[in-house]
Amino acid sequence: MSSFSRRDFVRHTASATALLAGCGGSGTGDDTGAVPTTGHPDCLALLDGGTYVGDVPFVGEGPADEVMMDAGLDGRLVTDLSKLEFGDLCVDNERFFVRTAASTLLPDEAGWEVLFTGLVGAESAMGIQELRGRSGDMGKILLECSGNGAGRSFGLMSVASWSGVALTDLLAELDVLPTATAVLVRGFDTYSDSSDHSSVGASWVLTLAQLAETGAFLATEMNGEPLPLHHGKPVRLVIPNWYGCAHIKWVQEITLVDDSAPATDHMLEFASRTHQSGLPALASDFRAASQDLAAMPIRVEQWTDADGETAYRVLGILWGGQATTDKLQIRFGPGNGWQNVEVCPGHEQNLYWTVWEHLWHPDEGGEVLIECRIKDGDVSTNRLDTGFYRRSVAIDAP
Ligand SMILES: Nc1nc2c(c(=O)[nH]1)N[C@H]1C(S)=C(S)[C@@H](COP(=O)(O)O)O[C@H]1N2
Ligand SMILES: [Mo]
Repeated sequence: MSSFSRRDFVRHTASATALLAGCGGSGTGDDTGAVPTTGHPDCLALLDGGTYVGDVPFVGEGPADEVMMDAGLDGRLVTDLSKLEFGDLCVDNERFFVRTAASTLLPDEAGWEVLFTGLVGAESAMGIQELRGRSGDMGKILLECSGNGAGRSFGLMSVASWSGVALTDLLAELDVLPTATAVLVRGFDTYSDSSDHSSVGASWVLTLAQLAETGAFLATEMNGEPLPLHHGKPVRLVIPNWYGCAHIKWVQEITLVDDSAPATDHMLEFASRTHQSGLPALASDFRAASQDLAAMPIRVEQWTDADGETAYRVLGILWGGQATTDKLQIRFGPGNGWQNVEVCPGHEQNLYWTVWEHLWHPDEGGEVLIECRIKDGDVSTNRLDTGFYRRSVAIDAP
């Protein structure tokens, strides 16, 4: 047994424990900077007996340093996706990306209530304690900011395990008028400073049908802890498989509306990024802000394999969409052919990422564009197909 495979065994054992423990509390993320694993325990160890040389950075991308930059409306924290390992499905709360930090004017959570108003027989409010008491496990769900991109190393994307209450369950207890077709979800949005980059006020309109289809819920816990300040403390909306912009934080009011409700400023701000056609005036003319299936590399490791040859281990993720696939392909440079990626142990769900790996033996050095594609019947991969998730590395000649 080589020293690498022995270390792998230790790491795999640790990962398996983390998986069993779910994504609760802190410390589910592996220590980083350690010698990487050589594969999922259920899969072939691609580089068994090899020597890890180092990671090859992606070129032309902005930082993903996991520290809060700026504050309030401009507050951003970018997750470093290159730290992901097999078995690490959740990102710790401290490392989970932030798009818009909490306002300094945010009220204390003690008297927090969510008001249900609009097209209901009688207005009603639910206090945070009652919401917490009714919260149940909602599983692991990925959030991606629709404004994610290379400028932030694609790190406006993370997975957490959530607890909350389904909105359809809460609405079922209200006297919702038959004219109501949708809900307008509004979060606390008073800031002391303005922003040059983001408009103030986040609210989103979803139809009652979309609530039921997606299982949208009011979340009160993230990775086994009460919702952290910058992630919507004490309550936020989570809509499985929709872009993050619709996941309203610091929720205070849910208004039952009909099809005449106008699109909110926040919806208009994110219209192009959620792939709307133009700027629809009515919320009911917005298409679902759902995410298509997509994939990208997240880490390229240089190794010397057991035969002394240079080899690269490419780690990546597959996420979004409505259907699972076994048709992921990768290409290293436009002049080369597409290769099948064996996603191991398989792509089994669409609610959070699946980590994959691929072994690469380049013929020549230089800057190489890495692209993924999924050609699987009528599975929609619009954003992936525009080249949105392409990344490049510069490698030495073999
Ligand atoms: N109240 C409020 N909710 C909000 C926002 C906001 O600016 N204000 N930003 C949205 C956007 S654009 C994204 S991508 C997600 C990010 O959630 P996170 O910061 O917890 O990762 O929150 C959404 N919810
Ligand atoms: Mo976003």
